[in-house]
Amino acid sequence: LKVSTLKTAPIDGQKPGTSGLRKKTAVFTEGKYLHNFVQATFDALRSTGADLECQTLLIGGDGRYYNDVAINIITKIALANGVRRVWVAKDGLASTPAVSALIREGGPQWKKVFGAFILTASHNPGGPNEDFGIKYNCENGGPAPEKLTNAIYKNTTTITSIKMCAECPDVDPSVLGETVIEARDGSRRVSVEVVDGVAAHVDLLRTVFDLGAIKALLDRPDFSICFDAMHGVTGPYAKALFCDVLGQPASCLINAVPKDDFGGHHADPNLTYAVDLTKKMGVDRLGQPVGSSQGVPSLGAASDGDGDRNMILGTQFFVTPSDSLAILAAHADCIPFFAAQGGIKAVARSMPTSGAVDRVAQAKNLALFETPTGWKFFGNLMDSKALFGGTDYTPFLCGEESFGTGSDHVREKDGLWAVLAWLQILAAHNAPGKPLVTVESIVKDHWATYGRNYYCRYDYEGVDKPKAQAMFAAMTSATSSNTGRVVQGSKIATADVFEYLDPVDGSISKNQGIRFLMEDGSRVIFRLSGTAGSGATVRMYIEKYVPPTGALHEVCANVVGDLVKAALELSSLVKFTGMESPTVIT
Ligand code: VG1
Ligand code: CO
Repeated sequence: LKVSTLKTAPIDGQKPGTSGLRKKTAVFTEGKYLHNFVQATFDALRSTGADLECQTLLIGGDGRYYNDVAINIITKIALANGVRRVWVAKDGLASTPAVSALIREGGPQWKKVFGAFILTASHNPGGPNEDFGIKYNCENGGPAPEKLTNAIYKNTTTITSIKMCAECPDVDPSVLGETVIEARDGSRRVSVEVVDGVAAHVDLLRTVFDLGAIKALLDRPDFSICFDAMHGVTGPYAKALFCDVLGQPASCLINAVPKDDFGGHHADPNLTYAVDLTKKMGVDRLGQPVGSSQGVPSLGAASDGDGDRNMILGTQFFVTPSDSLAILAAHADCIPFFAAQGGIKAVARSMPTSGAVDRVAQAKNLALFETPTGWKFFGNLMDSKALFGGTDYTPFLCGEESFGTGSDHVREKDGLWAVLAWLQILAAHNAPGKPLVTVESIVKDHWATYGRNYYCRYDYEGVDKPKAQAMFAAMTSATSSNTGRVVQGSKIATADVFEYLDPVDGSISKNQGIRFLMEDGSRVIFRLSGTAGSGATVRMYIEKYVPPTGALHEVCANVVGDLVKAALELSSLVKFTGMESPTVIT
């Protein structure tokens, strides 16, 4: 176990964003870019007191180009930094929620996992000319909090050397099992073990759901599903779950073979990119029905490159992620994991996510949290016992408008969990021998009870960064003068910059988006994306609430038309960015 010390120098721009560090692949493969970031992470971990010497580090990724090479580099840096044991996911493939599950499952004492590197840029395209990414998760299974990512970043600005067991043999991730490496003088013994990420996640999901009831639903002659893995990491998970455990035919899966470039597509489960699925489910880019409903599956779902996002569709019917969260909250008692704990007690959503779930929280007397964008903020809430004055953790549900939903069974959003949650709710609504209660009817019943939050998001990708920053600066300085203004028929009750005080650790996150809260409850929100590999992405979120007595079945674009105009006026987006229209609408 010869440890070499490699000389290096700081590299600019290694600050992790909403979910890790994401850049063009060519940036990561250049010189010591990856090495620097990994060493900076170990240096930061050492200062937090992580027990590298006695515990396990996990490494896995979404299978994108450079995954395998990066795993070997990280392994060698980890061993040189004193890590006792490295777990590598089989074939290098571990979905983000599976990593979270594996960390939490860990084991006693020396088998405990102190953290993980996840090699992913999520839904960003992969390949030599596309994006690569790396993210560190902590021992609770969740993304590193800002305190740690800031410390990592700081280290990247002063780093001078990297420790690496450069001569260690590469591990073959296709073979399960442990390789023990002993120092020549017998002073140290480390091991690298290839572990099965699929089994760990599927086993956990078995404990969360009643898979027997779900199987009975799937086996109904009038029910069928289609799951689109978009050539991301979820294919093997979906096969194990839907085919091996739930006995469904392989034909219910599409794009289920992981590819290092996701087949050349955006592995992003939305109406723009999940085209194979939307075609099968008979909906267009706006979620409106096209063609006939003949032969269309009852439930369609897709997940992203790293398996933490989900899109849910019924027969010729699109469920918005914000509605999905609200509906899961309303029916959470159908899910055994929650029911066994006396039902959910709390829900959380990111600020731009629609307020649909707020109405459920109010009706059911659940604690409600509004956090900045990014899953790391939910973890703190879930891990707190004190927050709820209890002695145990609180059953929790959270979600984001960006096709992310999950619960406290792990500390990441979980695409397959969301699909099973919907199936469990459908199973609970469908007594054998009765006509099928559909996804669409569950959503429409929900609107009839709580009203509907019409919602859409416009993304402007590839904007020149200084131009985007100038637009935000102008909006920020105009917040007080905008309050009280009437724009396109909407009166602005509050215009502000969202700031979050974490109720658990008291930390403050500033500058989390610009909000225009209208007097009638509508909202217009602007954020700069924290996941863009290059350039800037501007996100514009539009929401209009219609009560149960109002028009609940309109085309969303028609209902929010005036608010979109107001948003463009308030931001002068076209003038600042030169973009006449958005790149993606979700
Ligand atoms: C986006 C989404 C955010 C999500 C994040 C990571 O961040 O808006 O809701 O948590 O991606 O998702 P941003 O900063 O670009 O808006 V994923 O699937 O990358 O793990
Ligand atoms: Co993702």
